[in-house]
Amino acid sequence: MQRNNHLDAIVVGAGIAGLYAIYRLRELGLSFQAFDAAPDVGGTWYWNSYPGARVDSQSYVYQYWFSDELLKEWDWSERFPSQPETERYLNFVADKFELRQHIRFNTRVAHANWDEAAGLWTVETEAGERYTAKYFVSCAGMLSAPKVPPFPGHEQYKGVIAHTARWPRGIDLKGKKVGVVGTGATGIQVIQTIAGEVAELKVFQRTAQYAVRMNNERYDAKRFAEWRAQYPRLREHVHHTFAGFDFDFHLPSWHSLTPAQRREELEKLWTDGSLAIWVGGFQESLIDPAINEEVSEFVREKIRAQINDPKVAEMLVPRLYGFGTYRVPLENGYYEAFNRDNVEVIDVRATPIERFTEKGLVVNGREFELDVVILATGFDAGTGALARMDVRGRDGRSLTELWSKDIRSTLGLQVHGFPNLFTVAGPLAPSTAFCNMTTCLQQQVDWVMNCITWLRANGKRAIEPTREREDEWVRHHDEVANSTLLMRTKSWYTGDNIEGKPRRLLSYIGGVGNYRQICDEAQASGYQGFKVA
Ligand code: NA7
Repeated sequence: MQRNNHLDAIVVGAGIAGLYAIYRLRELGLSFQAFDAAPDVGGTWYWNSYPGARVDSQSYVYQYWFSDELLKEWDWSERFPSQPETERYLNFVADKFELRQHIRFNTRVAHANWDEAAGLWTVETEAGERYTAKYFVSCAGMLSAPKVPPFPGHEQYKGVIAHTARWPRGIDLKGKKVGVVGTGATGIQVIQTIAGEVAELKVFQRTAQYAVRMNNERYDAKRFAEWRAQYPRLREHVHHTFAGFDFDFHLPSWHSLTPAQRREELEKLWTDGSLAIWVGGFQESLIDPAINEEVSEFVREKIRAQINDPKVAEMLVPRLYGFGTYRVPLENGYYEAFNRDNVEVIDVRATPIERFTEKGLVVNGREFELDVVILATGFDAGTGALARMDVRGRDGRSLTELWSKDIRSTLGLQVHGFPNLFTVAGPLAPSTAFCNMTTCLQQQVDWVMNCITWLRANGKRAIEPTREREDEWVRHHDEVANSTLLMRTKSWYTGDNIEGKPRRLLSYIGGVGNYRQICDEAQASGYQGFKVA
């Protein structure tokens, strides 16, 4: 087949956002090409196939809404689906809508340059193939650039090193001595899943987490039909809640309740076993330190109750930050795993991991012999995927350089100086961390497609935010961020997990509903604050 290298649009990524962007671009009748570094569709759900990987959003809101037929045909089997089921779903979507033909797999985009005179992006793959396109739509993901800690000596280690975000499919951990570095949402899922099958499990923990017991439920066709009956409501409702879920902050003010009433509400949220206790409970808990401490203590109590050995409990109970100021993981047997004889937690905060040896890892002079070291060490979030590409805008300015000094964007969708670059799941939007991802990704892709449609209808070639509009968005974003307790905690939310990364809350925390309204207003105003040429 003859390849067309002169296109209307280029899409990077074939995950949730990328697949939807492809669907929409085809619907608009544009010429385009999508690329993905992976051999297949799925994005996050392709790469993160580690044991126990699972969605922390309810299945009935973690899906596409664009096709009634799709909604009729796909039944979720659980309230919180596993990675294999989620990956199957994305494959089902790709097949049903014949999206694969538009994607070049195993292809990484290495460079993208804006040519101001031609009004085109020149995009080059790692293999050196060149394309030009009017619009560069990045759907490269907010958690897709893995962070690998620089432990020296890894080249002499004789065992297997596996990062959860590049999981080697088919690896067998049964009966092995396994080490897990990292106890974020990912490490927790791995640890609780493999504890019963490995010979020994060493958990290298730097920061203890407030993991909430997941209340999962299996759905049969009859039970799922009850959810399907709610689709018309859900499809509308998720766009107006704080975090893109079915639930929202709904409780009366903390101070208007008695301690017993507060406790009762917290118990209800705990029993619900979802992220509602975080982004659907007491909003004040993210703002008021005293309230946050009470909620934190409630969760600590729940954690302590699950661990037999008080010394181990003290290591696993979080104290360094407040509940909800870092991504709240859901767990299913995580704390109980530490009641097993084959599981040990090692504190690597006071005494960090020193190095790899031929046999394993060394901490505080002690060598841990390990057949497999699992790195659940997270991501260069929000900016990493794009910053690792060489994206150059007007006058050759580098996005990598810009974001290495100051992480900026306008609505998380565009960046001043980079015309016709659309950054779906880019920094400073709720989709970076504060959203049920499918809600925000679909909303952002729709915004981009509406923008492209508008440009074409109005005979315009290029759009980019003005410097002033961007300053205004960054200021507003920071104001909201600084009014919360999130800025007090060091985590990937603020870029603190990556050395030298400028500090800023990566995700807009003004609420998904508000954000959507701001985005809609920008379009309704004919893109005021944007330079259109
Ligand atoms: P996270 O939440 O960034 O967790 C990474 C974990 O790895 C965390 O416990 C880190 O400890 C730990 N880590 C990172 N570097 C080191 C070193 N050098 N030594 C010891 N421990 C280290 O990533 P996840 O993949 O768990 O979750 C990311 C998101 O994916 C999650 O929030 C969901 O939205 C899905 P630290 O906390 O920095 O002390």
